[in-house]
Amino acid sequence: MIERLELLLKEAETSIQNASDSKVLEETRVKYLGKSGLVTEALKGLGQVAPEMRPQVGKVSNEVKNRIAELLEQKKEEFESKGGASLPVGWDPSLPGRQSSLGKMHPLTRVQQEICDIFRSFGFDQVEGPDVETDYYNFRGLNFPLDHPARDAHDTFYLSDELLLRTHTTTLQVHVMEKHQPPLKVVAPGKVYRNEAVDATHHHIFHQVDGFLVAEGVHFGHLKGILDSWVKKFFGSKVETRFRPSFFPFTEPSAEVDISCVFCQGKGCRICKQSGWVEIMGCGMIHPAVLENCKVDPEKWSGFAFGMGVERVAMFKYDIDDIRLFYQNDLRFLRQF
Ligand code: 2NM
Repeated sequence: MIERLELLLKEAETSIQNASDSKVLEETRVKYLGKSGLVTEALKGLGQVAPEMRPQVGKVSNEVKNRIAELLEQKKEEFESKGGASLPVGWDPSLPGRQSSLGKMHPLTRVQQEICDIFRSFGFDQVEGPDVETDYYNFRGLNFPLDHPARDAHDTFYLSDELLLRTHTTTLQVHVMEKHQPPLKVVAPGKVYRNEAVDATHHHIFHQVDGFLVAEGVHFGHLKGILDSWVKKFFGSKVETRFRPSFFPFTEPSAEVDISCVFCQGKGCRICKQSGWVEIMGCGMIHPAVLENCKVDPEKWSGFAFGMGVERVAMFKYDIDDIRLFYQNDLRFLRQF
Protein backbone atom coordinates (compact mmCIF):
# COMPACT_ATOMS: atom_id res chain seq x y z
CA MET A 1 0.00 0.00 0.00
CA ILE A 2 2.74 2.46 0.98
CA GLU A 3 4.73 1.57 -2.13
CA ARG A 4 1.66 2.11 -4.32
CA LEU A 5 1.10 5.54 -2.78
CA GLU A 6 4.73 6.56 -3.25
CA LEU A 7 4.60 5.44 -6.86
CA LEU A 8 1.48 7.56 -7.43
CA LEU A 9 3.26 10.55 -5.88
CA LYS A 10 6.20 10.15 -8.30
CA GLU A 11 3.86 9.87 -11.28
CA ALA A 12 1.86 12.88 -10.15
CA GLU A 13 5.04 14.93 -9.64
CA THR A 14 6.12 14.25 -13.24
CA SER A 15 2.66 15.03 -14.67
CA ILE A 16 2.47 18.30 -12.75
CA GLN A 17 5.95 19.33 -13.81
CA ASN A 18 5.14 18.65 -17.45
CA ALA A 19 1.69 20.27 -17.46
CA SER A 20 1.64 22.77 -20.33
CA ASP A 21 -1.28 24.94 -19.20
CA SER A 22 -3.89 25.33 -16.49
CA LYS A 23 -6.34 23.07 -18.32
CA VAL A 24 -3.88 20.11 -18.28
CA LEU A 25 -3.09 20.92 -14.65
CA GLU A 26 -6.75 20.66 -13.72
CA GLU A 27 -7.00 17.31 -15.52
CA THR A 28 -4.02 16.10 -13.47
CA ARG A 29 -5.74 17.20 -10.26
CA VAL A 30 -8.86 15.26 -11.15
CA LYS A 31 -6.79 12.19 -12.16
CA TYR A 32 -5.12 11.94 -8.72
CA LEU A 33 -7.20 13.79 -6.16
CA GLY A 34 -10.64 13.81 -7.77
CA LYS A 35 -13.60 11.85 -6.32
CA SER A 36 -12.60 8.72 -8.22
CA GLY A 37 -8.96 9.75 -8.65
CA LEU A 38 -6.06 7.32 -8.25
CA VAL A 39 -5.07 8.45 -4.74
CA THR A 40 -8.67 8.50 -3.58
CA GLU A 41 -9.22 5.00 -4.94
CA ALA A 42 -6.01 3.68 -3.32
CA LEU A 43 -7.20 4.97 0.06
CA LYS A 44 -10.37 2.92 -0.19
CA GLY A 45 -8.07 -0.12 0.29
CA LEU A 46 -7.17 1.10 3.80
CA GLY A 47 -9.79 -1.22 5.29
CA GLN A 48 -7.89 -4.30 4.11
CA VAL A 49 -4.63 -3.17 5.77
CA ALA A 50 -3.65 -4.98 8.97
CA PRO A 51 -4.87 -2.93 11.97
CA GLU A 52 -1.35 -2.40 13.42
CA MET A 53 -0.17 -0.96 10.08
CA ARG A 54 -3.11 1.41 9.62
CA PRO A 55 -1.72 4.43 11.50
CA GLN A 56 1.47 4.44 9.42
CA VAL A 57 -0.37 3.87 6.12
CA GLY A 58 -2.82 6.62 7.07
CA LYS A 59 0.04 9.01 7.79
CA VAL A 60 1.79 8.31 4.47
CA SER A 61 -1.44 8.66 2.48
CA ASN A 62 -2.10 12.07 4.05
CA GLU A 63 1.42 13.17 3.27
CA VAL A 64 1.07 12.04 -0.37
CA LYS A 65 -2.27 13.83 -0.74
CA ASN A 66 -0.95 17.05 0.78
CA ARG A 67 2.23 16.95 -1.28
CA ILE A 68 0.31 16.52 -4.55
CA ALA A 69 -2.05 19.36 -3.56
CA GLU A 70 0.96 21.55 -2.75
CA LEU A 71 2.64 20.80 -6.09
CA LEU A 72 -0.59 21.58 -7.96
CA GLU A 73 -0.88 24.89 -6.14
CA GLN A 74 2.73 25.83 -6.90
CA LYS A 75 2.29 25.10 -10.57
CA LYS A 76 -1.00 27.05 -10.66
CA GLU A 77 0.71 30.10 -9.16
CA GLU A 78 3.46 29.75 -11.74
CA PHE A 79 0.85 29.87 -14.54
CA GLU A 80 -0.93 32.80 -12.98
CA SER A 81 2.24 34.86 -12.54
CA LYS A 82 2.90 34.32 -16.23
CA GLY A 83 -0.63 35.49 -16.95
CA GLY A 84 -1.46 32.15 -18.44
CA ALA A 85 -3.88 30.68 -15.91
CA SER A 86 -7.15 32.36 -16.85
CA LEU A 87 -6.44 32.86 -20.53
CA PRO A 88 -8.64 30.90 -22.88
CA VAL A 89 -6.86 28.48 -25.19
CA GLY A 90 -6.05 30.10 -28.50
CA TRP A 91 -6.18 33.64 -27.13
CA ASP A 92 -3.67 35.93 -28.83
CA PRO A 93 -2.45 38.63 -26.43
CA SER A 94 -0.79 40.53 -29.27
CA LEU A 95 -4.13 41.41 -30.91
CA PRO A 96 -5.34 45.05 -30.47
CA GLY A 97 -7.93 45.53 -27.71
CA ARG A 98 -11.64 45.99 -28.34
CA GLN A 99 -12.61 49.63 -28.06
CA SER A 100 -15.41 50.51 -25.65
CA SER A 101 -17.27 53.66 -26.66
CA LEU A 102 -18.09 56.43 -24.19
CA GLY A 103 -21.69 57.64 -24.18
CA LYS A 104 -22.66 61.26 -23.62
CA MET A 105 -25.59 63.36 -22.52
CA HIS A 106 -28.69 63.65 -24.69
CA PRO A 107 -28.88 67.14 -26.27
CA LEU A 108 -32.17 67.86 -24.46
CA THR A 109 -30.66 67.01 -21.08
CA ARG A 110 -27.72 69.27 -21.85
CA VAL A 111 -29.80 72.21 -23.03
CA GLN A 112 -32.10 71.83 -19.98
CA GLN A 113 -29.05 71.93 -17.71
CA GLU A 114 -27.58 74.94 -19.52
CA ILE A 115 -30.87 76.84 -19.14
CA CYS A 116 -31.05 76.09 -15.41
CA ASP A 117 -27.33 76.71 -14.80
CA ILE A 118 -27.77 80.35 -15.90
CA PHE A 119 -30.77 80.86 -13.59
CA ARG A 120 -28.84 79.21 -10.76
CA SER A 121 -26.00 81.68 -11.40
CA PHE A 122 -28.64 84.41 -10.78
CA GLY A 123 -29.40 82.85 -7.37
CA PHE A 124 -32.42 80.70 -8.30
CA ASP A 125 -32.90 77.36 -6.51
CA GLN A 126 -33.69 74.32 -8.66
CA VAL A 127 -36.56 71.96 -7.76
CA GLU A 128 -38.11 68.87 -9.33
CA GLY A 129 -41.45 67.17 -8.68
CA PRO A 130 -43.82 64.38 -9.71
CA ASP A 131 -45.00 63.83 -13.32
CA VAL A 132 -48.38 62.62 -12.00
CA GLU A 133 -50.25 65.51 -10.40
CA THR A 134 -53.68 66.32 -9.05
CA ASP A 135 -56.07 68.59 -10.94
CA TYR A 136 -55.48 71.12 -8.15
CA TYR A 137 -51.71 71.56 -8.62
CA ASN A 138 -51.95 71.53 -12.42
CA PHE A 139 -55.04 73.73 -12.89
CA ARG A 140 -57.21 74.94 -9.99
CA GLY A 141 -54.35 76.25 -7.82
CA LEU A 142 -53.00 78.12 -10.87
CA ASN A 143 -56.26 80.00 -11.47
CA PHE A 144 -57.42 78.01 -14.51
CA PRO A 145 -61.23 78.35 -14.70
CA LEU A 146 -63.27 75.12 -14.74
CA ASP A 147 -64.09 75.56 -18.44
CA HIS A 148 -60.56 76.41 -19.59
CA PRO A 149 -59.89 74.51 -22.85
CA ALA A 150 -56.56 73.13 -21.53
CA ARG A 151 -58.57 71.05 -19.00
CA ASP A 152 -60.37 69.20 -21.75
CA ALA A 153 -59.57 65.49 -22.06
CA HIS A 154 -58.55 66.25 -25.63
CA ASP A 155 -55.64 68.31 -24.34
CA THR A 156 -54.69 66.55 -21.09
CA PHE A 157 -53.93 62.92 -20.19
CA TYR A 158 -56.21 62.09 -17.25
CA LEU A 159 -55.50 59.00 -15.11
CA SER A 160 -58.74 59.54 -13.15
CA ASP A 161 -61.04 62.50 -12.43
CA GLU A 162 -58.51 63.96 -10.04
CA LEU A 163 -55.14 62.63 -11.33
CA LEU A 164 -53.38 63.61 -14.55
CA LEU A 165 -49.98 63.88 -16.23
CA ARG A 166 -48.82 67.46 -15.64
CA THR A 167 -49.16 69.75 -18.65
CA HIS A 168 -46.50 72.19 -17.33
CA THR A 169 -43.90 72.23 -14.55
CA THR A 170 -45.64 75.33 -13.17
CA THR A 171 -47.18 72.81 -10.70
CA LEU A 172 -43.91 73.12 -8.75
CA GLN A 173 -44.55 76.81 -8.01
CA VAL A 174 -47.68 75.87 -6.05
CA HIS A 175 -45.81 73.10 -4.18
CA VAL A 176 -42.94 75.45 -3.30
CA MET A 177 -45.12 78.39 -2.19
CA GLU A 178 -47.31 76.12 -0.05
CA LYS A 179 -44.25 74.98 1.91
CA HIS A 180 -42.10 78.13 1.93
CA GLN A 181 -42.88 81.80 2.45
CA PRO A 182 -41.17 84.40 0.20
CA PRO A 183 -38.68 85.70 -0.70
CA LEU A 184 -38.33 82.85 -3.25
CA LYS A 185 -36.42 82.36 -6.52
CA VAL A 186 -37.01 78.97 -8.10
CA VAL A 187 -36.55 77.16 -11.45
CA ALA A 188 -38.36 73.89 -12.18
CA PRO A 189 -37.21 71.72 -15.13
CA GLY A 190 -38.96 68.52 -16.18
CA LYS A 191 -41.10 66.45 -18.54
CA VAL A 192 -44.62 67.57 -19.39
CA TYR A 193 -47.42 65.80 -21.23
CA ARG A 194 -50.08 67.05 -23.63
CA ASN A 195 -52.54 65.11 -25.70
CA GLU A 196 -51.25 66.46 -29.03
CA ALA A 197 -50.97 65.02 -32.50
CA VAL A 198 -47.26 64.60 -33.25
CA ASP A 199 -45.77 66.69 -36.05
CA ALA A 200 -42.51 68.53 -36.79
CA THR A 201 -43.08 71.05 -33.97
CA HIS A 202 -45.37 69.17 -31.50
CA HIS A 203 -44.89 66.09 -29.34
CA HIS A 204 -47.05 64.57 -26.59
CA ILE A 205 -44.07 64.47 -24.19
CA PHE A 206 -41.70 67.40 -24.07
CA HIS A 207 -39.58 69.33 -21.56
CA GLN A 208 -40.10 72.62 -19.84
CA VAL A 209 -38.22 74.97 -17.59
CA ASP A 210 -40.53 77.09 -15.49
CA GLY A 211 -39.41 79.70 -13.00
CA PHE A 212 -40.64 82.36 -10.63
CA LEU A 213 -39.44 85.02 -8.22
CA VAL A 214 -41.50 86.40 -5.32
CA ALA A 215 -40.31 89.19 -3.02
CA GLU A 216 -41.38 92.65 -1.82
CA GLY A 217 -41.75 95.33 -4.50
CA VAL A 218 -41.12 93.09 -7.52
CA HIS A 219 -42.34 94.68 -10.77
CA PHE A 220 -42.30 94.09 -14.53
CA GLY A 221 -38.92 95.82 -14.84
CA HIS A 222 -37.32 93.05 -12.75
CA LEU A 223 -38.91 90.45 -15.05
CA LYS A 224 -37.52 92.17 -18.16
CA GLY A 225 -34.08 92.54 -16.59
CA ILE A 226 -33.75 88.91 -15.52
CA LEU A 227 -35.07 87.44 -18.79
CA ASP A 228 -32.99 89.78 -20.97
CA SER A 229 -29.86 88.82 -18.98
CA TRP A 230 -30.72 85.15 -19.36
CA VAL A 231 -31.20 85.50 -23.15
CA LYS A 232 -27.83 87.28 -23.52
CA LYS A 233 -26.04 84.55 -21.52
CA PHE A 234 -27.74 81.69 -23.38
CA PHE A 235 -27.82 82.99 -26.97
CA GLY A 236 -25.10 85.67 -26.96
CA SER A 237 -24.62 89.25 -25.77
CA LYS A 238 -25.80 90.84 -29.06
CA VAL A 239 -29.21 89.13 -29.02
CA GLU A 240 -32.14 91.51 -28.29
CA THR A 241 -35.42 90.79 -26.50
CA ARG A 242 -38.89 92.15 -27.06
CA PHE A 243 -42.00 91.69 -24.89
CA ARG A 244 -45.47 91.36 -26.51
CA PRO A 245 -48.74 91.38 -24.54
CA SER A 246 -50.32 87.94 -24.14
CA PHE A 247 -52.60 85.98 -21.81
CA PHE A 248 -52.05 83.20 -19.24
CA PRO A 249 -54.51 82.32 -16.47
CA PHE A 250 -51.79 82.44 -13.78
CA THR A 251 -50.21 85.80 -14.68
CA GLU A 252 -51.49 89.38 -15.08
CA PRO A 253 -50.20 91.14 -17.08
CA SER A 254 -48.75 88.42 -19.31
CA ALA A 255 -46.29 88.58 -22.19
CA GLU A 256 -44.52 86.56 -24.86
CA VAL A 257 -40.76 87.02 -25.09
CA ASP A 258 -39.27 87.24 -28.60
CA ILE A 259 -35.56 87.35 -29.33
CA SER A 260 -33.86 88.78 -32.40
CA CYS A 261 -33.19 85.95 -34.85
CA VAL A 262 -29.73 84.50 -34.16
CA PHE A 263 -29.45 83.17 -37.74
CA CYS A 264 -29.92 86.50 -39.60
CA GLN A 265 -29.25 89.02 -36.78
CA GLY A 266 -32.82 90.24 -37.19
CA LYS A 267 -32.61 90.90 -40.93
CA GLY A 268 -35.23 88.26 -41.81
CA CYS A 269 -34.66 84.67 -42.97
CA ARG A 270 -36.26 81.20 -43.36
CA ILE A 271 -36.00 80.49 -39.60
CA CYS A 272 -37.75 83.68 -38.39
CA LYS A 273 -40.13 83.66 -41.37
CA GLN A 274 -38.67 87.02 -42.52
CA SER A 275 -39.83 88.78 -39.31
CA GLY A 276 -36.41 89.10 -37.64
CA TRP A 277 -37.90 87.82 -34.32
CA VAL A 278 -38.54 84.39 -32.79
CA GLU A 279 -40.84 83.61 -29.85
CA ILE A 280 -38.91 81.89 -27.09
CA MET A 281 -41.00 81.87 -23.87
CA GLY A 282 -44.02 83.13 -21.97
CA CYS A 283 -43.97 85.22 -18.80
CA GLY A 284 -45.90 87.62 -16.60
CA MET A 285 -46.55 88.99 -13.11
CA ILE A 286 -47.98 86.24 -10.89
CA HIS A 287 -51.77 86.63 -10.54
CA PRO A 288 -52.81 87.63 -6.97
CA ALA A 289 -55.29 84.71 -6.95
CA VAL A 290 -52.37 82.25 -7.36
CA LEU A 291 -50.49 83.85 -4.45
CA GLU A 292 -53.65 83.66 -2.30
CA ASN A 293 -54.16 79.99 -3.18
CA CYS A 294 -50.66 79.37 -1.85
CA LYS A 295 -51.26 81.39 1.36
CA VAL A 296 -48.91 84.16 0.24
CA ASP A 297 -50.27 87.65 0.97
CA PRO A 298 -50.56 89.56 -2.38
CA GLU A 299 -50.72 92.88 -0.48
CA LYS A 300 -47.21 92.27 0.83
CA TRP A 301 -45.55 90.16 -1.89
CA SER A 302 -45.44 90.29 -5.66
CA GLY A 303 -43.60 88.25 -8.23
CA PHE A 304 -42.93 87.34 -11.81
CA ALA A 305 -42.89 83.97 -13.55
CA PHE A 306 -41.88 82.50 -16.89
CA GLY A 307 -41.93 79.23 -18.75
CA MET A 308 -40.11 77.89 -21.82
CA GLY A 309 -40.02 74.71 -23.87
CA VAL A 310 -36.60 73.03 -23.84
CA GLU A 311 -37.15 71.44 -27.27
CA ARG A 312 -38.09 74.77 -28.81
CA VAL A 313 -35.04 76.52 -27.38
CA ALA A 314 -32.76 73.64 -28.46
CA MET A 315 -34.27 73.59 -31.96
CA PHE A 316 -33.68 77.28 -32.34
CA LYS A 317 -30.15 77.17 -30.92
CA TYR A 318 -29.06 74.28 -33.18
CA ASP A 319 -31.26 74.89 -36.26
CA ILE A 320 -33.16 71.58 -35.86
CA ASP A 321 -36.31 71.53 -37.99
CA ASP A 322 -38.11 68.46 -36.59
CA ILE A 323 -38.86 67.83 -32.87
CA ARG A 324 -39.16 64.07 -33.52
CA LEU A 325 -35.40 63.83 -34.10
CA PHE A 326 -34.90 64.17 -30.31
CA TYR A 327 -36.78 60.96 -29.56
CA GLN A 328 -35.69 58.56 -32.30
CA ASN A 329 -32.34 57.52 -30.80
CA ASP A 330 -30.68 57.91 -34.19
CA LEU A 331 -26.96 58.09 -33.37
CA ARG A 332 -26.24 60.00 -36.60
CA PHE A 333 -28.32 62.83 -35.10
CA LEU A 334 -27.25 62.47 -31.45
CA ARG A 335 -23.50 62.32 -32.18
CA GLN A 336 -23.59 65.86 -33.57
CA PHE A 337 -23.99 67.39 -30.10
C1 2NM B 1 -45.48 80.38 -18.39
C2 2NM B 1 -45.88 81.63 -18.81
C3 2NM B 1 -46.21 82.59 -17.87
C4 2NM B 1 -45.73 80.73 -14.68
C5 2NM B 1 -46.58 81.19 -13.71
C6 2NM B 1 -46.16 80.65 -12.52
C7 2NM B 1 -46.73 80.83 -11.18
F1 2NM B 1 -45.78 81.27 -10.35
F2 2NM B 1 -47.72 81.69 -11.23
F3 2NM B 1 -47.16 79.71 -10.69
N1 2NM B 1 -45.11 79.90 -12.79
N2 2NM B 1 -44.83 79.95 -14.12
C8 2NM B 1 -45.76 81.05 -16.12
C9 2NM B 1 -46.15 82.28 -16.52
C10 2NM B 1 -45.40 80.08 -17.03
O1 2NM B 1 -45.13 79.37 -19.26
C11 2NM B 1 -45.32 79.55 -20.61
